[in-house]
Amino acid sequence: MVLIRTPSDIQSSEITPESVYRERRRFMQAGLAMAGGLALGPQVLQAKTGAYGNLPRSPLSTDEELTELKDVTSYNNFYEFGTGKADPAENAHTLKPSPWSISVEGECAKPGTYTLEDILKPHALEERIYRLRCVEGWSMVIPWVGFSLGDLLKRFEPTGNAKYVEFVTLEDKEQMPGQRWPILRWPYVEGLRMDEAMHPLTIMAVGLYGDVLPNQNGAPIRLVVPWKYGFKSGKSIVKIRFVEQQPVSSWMRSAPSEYGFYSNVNPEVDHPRWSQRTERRIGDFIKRKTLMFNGYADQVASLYSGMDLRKNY
Ligand SMILES: Nc1nc2c(c(=O)[nH]1)N[C@H]1C(S)=C(S)[C@@H](COP(=O)(O)O)O[C@H]1N2
Ligand SMILES: [Mo]
Repeated sequence: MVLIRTPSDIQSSEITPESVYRERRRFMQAGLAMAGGLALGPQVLQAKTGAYGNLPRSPLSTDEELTELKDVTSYNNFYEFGTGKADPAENAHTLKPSPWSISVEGECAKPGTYTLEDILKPHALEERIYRLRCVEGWSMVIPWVGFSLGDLLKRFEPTGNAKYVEFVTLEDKEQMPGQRWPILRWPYVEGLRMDEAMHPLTIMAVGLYGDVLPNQNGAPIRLVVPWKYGFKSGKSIVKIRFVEQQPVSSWMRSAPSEYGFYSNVNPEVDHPRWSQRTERRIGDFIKRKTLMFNGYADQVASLYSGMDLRKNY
């Protein structure tokens, strides 16, 4: 169910740090638009928003209006916690995001098991506001906290045989009760071509809205690939594997005619059961046109030059 509300529905009791955060953004944008920026209310600018309250914003961010935090954290796909949109928010409390480690395997000079702290140490976190477009036809705008995946992968020194990289989610029926049912092949696996993984738009996210990632959004660390359908952005990653052959993702395994390896957002290629021409931005009444590569064509189209994107869907 999509909850749609207009601003007048919002009670003053819901004026949370999130709305302060959203207001602050609008304020700063307005301030930038006025040459020199007049007196900006300091109480607004210094609003504390959580563990990652005041990170620099990446210029790769969109300036579109943010989706409400409530929707970002209560309307989720995370089948390890159930297939309903509300299930992850209700059930993901059983996930233990700390301590956490990631094992790095395959075609690289520095395989091993790295703690989350090891992983994060050398990277400067920043805010990246990206559109996320689900293959089901809805989208959101989310202020992620993250860092470049390419910078992380370089540290493991991939060999010349590393043509693809596979990302594997935690497998643990105790923490992820949805794994008791064979809805997908567990653990959840996704993959990218090496150049897609190294692209500056691709990030590992550890937070959103200035705070740590809620469990239902893939705590403590998840992939975000903004020009692809949302399912390519695997959550709660425990393994990164450099491989020579194209990985078979959980979605390709479950429905190969519906979900290909590339899964670039492409309004020209219908899903076998529905059109991909439009999408509903959560919070909007009216559908909007879906853009090629989710609006990131200028940055990523060259990765696919010469490829038939109807065949390589
Ligand atoms: N491990 C895992 N990762 C996953 C999924 C999942 O079911 N399991 N769902 C995917 C889908 S279909 C989408 S649209 C996005 C949703 O991310 P969000 O809930 O943070 O918006 O997560 C993706 N990552
Ligand atoms: Mo999705």
